[in-house]
Amino acid sequence: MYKTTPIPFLKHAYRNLTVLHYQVTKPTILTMAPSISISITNSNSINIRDFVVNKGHGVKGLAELGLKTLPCQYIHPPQERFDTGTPEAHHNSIPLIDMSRCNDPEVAEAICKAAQKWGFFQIVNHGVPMHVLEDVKDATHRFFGLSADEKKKYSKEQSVTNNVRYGTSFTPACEKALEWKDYLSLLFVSDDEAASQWPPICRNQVMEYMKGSEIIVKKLLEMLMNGLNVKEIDETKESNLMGSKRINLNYYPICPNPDLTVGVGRHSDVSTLTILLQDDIGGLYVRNTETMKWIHVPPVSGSLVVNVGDALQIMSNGKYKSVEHRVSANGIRNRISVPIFVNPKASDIIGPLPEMLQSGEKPLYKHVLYSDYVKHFFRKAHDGKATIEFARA
Ligand SMILES: O=C(O)CCC(=O)C(=O)O
Repeated sequence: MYKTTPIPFLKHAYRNLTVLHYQVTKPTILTMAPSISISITNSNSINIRDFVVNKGHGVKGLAELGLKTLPCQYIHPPQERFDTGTPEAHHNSIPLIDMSRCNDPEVAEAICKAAQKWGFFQIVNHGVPMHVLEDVKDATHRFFGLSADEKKKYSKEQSVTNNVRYGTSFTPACEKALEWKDYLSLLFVSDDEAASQWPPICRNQVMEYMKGSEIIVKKLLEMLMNGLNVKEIDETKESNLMGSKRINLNYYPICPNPDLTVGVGRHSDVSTLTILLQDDIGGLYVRNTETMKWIHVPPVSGSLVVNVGDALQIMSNGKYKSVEHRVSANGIRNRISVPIFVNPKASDIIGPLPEMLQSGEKPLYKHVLYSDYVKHFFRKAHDGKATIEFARA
């Protein structure tokens, strides 16, 4: 019934795709032009993975073929899919905090409260100029607009440094179902390395955004430390809180069946703090830890979304919450986001800060080498809040 015939024109024009012509059990149809379509077998998992992961086309390349239905490799189990039909009332979303009065104790209190209750908040008037935010969004679109061959120069196989990595999904080798997202991940090591190794098409804009957010990151961490009665940020603490930075450019292309898959699966970040710039499309959901419901984070023009990561939950001995979040796929528009992960240094040992235990509190977490913690996170598929168990006392 589902006959597959190699199509000479396609073979010629899209040589990489010839691997996708196979016998079909239940078809996914790729429409490449109104009158031309090819069939992909649902059992042909290796070749979809090959096209997207190994050949460097990413999920963007797959989406641009004009898929009518989602390949089975992206179908997530029903309990992981999004029920966007019943979002929580808008007024119940995460706090929106105006940083223009950032020396006002009320602002500091709002931030510490949000970090305890929600683990997430949005900030406006944060001091990062609007043009810097717009430029980094444009730069993200430019990078993902490059050809697969150009982007592949930054893949695990070809990148000249481990600190620059173009990829897709989260950890394809460990995932039963892939995530509908491509990314470029840039670990900041030095200005020199960034200038010579980051992709020229976006590096200046990414650097400006990273540098432009340094003041607000410091301010937020000072406020949060003050809320824990940590009065002095010495060298060790400074390294634990913000010893390294990773910046990701995320691209979520239009998805043929957004309700069957995820953009990013449930996880919490391994950072101290994450500062996220999202565009106007939406799709980020945060777990309300009291009701366990998923709350949408509405895009607010000019805002940055801030969230507590596992490292800060550990250092605060559980006072600040690193909360599960996830991203839906979108059937109508391509979405981008740009998180900056503010992290401890890889060689740092992190654990509850002494100030958290000085009244005899029990440590909830043991001391761990941060690079071990991060390795543990990347060894598995996204699994909600499971990573932090690695540091459980
Ligand atoms: O794209 C987003 O809104 C969130 C991305 C995210 O959770 C991540 O990159 O870890």
